Amino acid sequence: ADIISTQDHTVVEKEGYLLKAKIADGGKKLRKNWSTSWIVLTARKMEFYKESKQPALANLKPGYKPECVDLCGARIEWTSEKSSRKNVFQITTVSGNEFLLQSDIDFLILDWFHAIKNAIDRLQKE
Ligand code: I3P
Repeated sequence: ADIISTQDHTVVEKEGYLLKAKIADGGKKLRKNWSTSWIVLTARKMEFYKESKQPALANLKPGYKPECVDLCGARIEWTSEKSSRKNVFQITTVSGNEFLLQSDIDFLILDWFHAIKNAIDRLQKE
């Protein structure tokens, strides 16, 4: 990973499945609805896909756009109040979108938390 330039914002830093619930859109509260999402993290953003980001699958759905999360200025924090589930953290974007992410697998959710936090911290130093 060291030989890949951090200037390349398209490099996938991490991807995989997590449980996701969007709980606010532009500051407006949404009804919580957990679903499994394929998440792709790059330097500046996260993309939430409804399923695996394999080209073959994507090709079956012309015009399908993943939900995109701008990490610039975003906040990330663990929360125990916003869900009865364990291992939940929240991402809040500048535009007032709020997402909960969860996994029952401790090391997996920790890896994600640190990868996203690192991306946010790096953006802050730019
Ligand atoms: C919600 C659903 C969520 C639950 C949420 C419920 O009900 O059961 O899974 O969140 O709890 O309101 P509904 O499907 O009828 O909208 P957790 O699984 O994260 O606890 P909440 O209201 O305490 O957020």
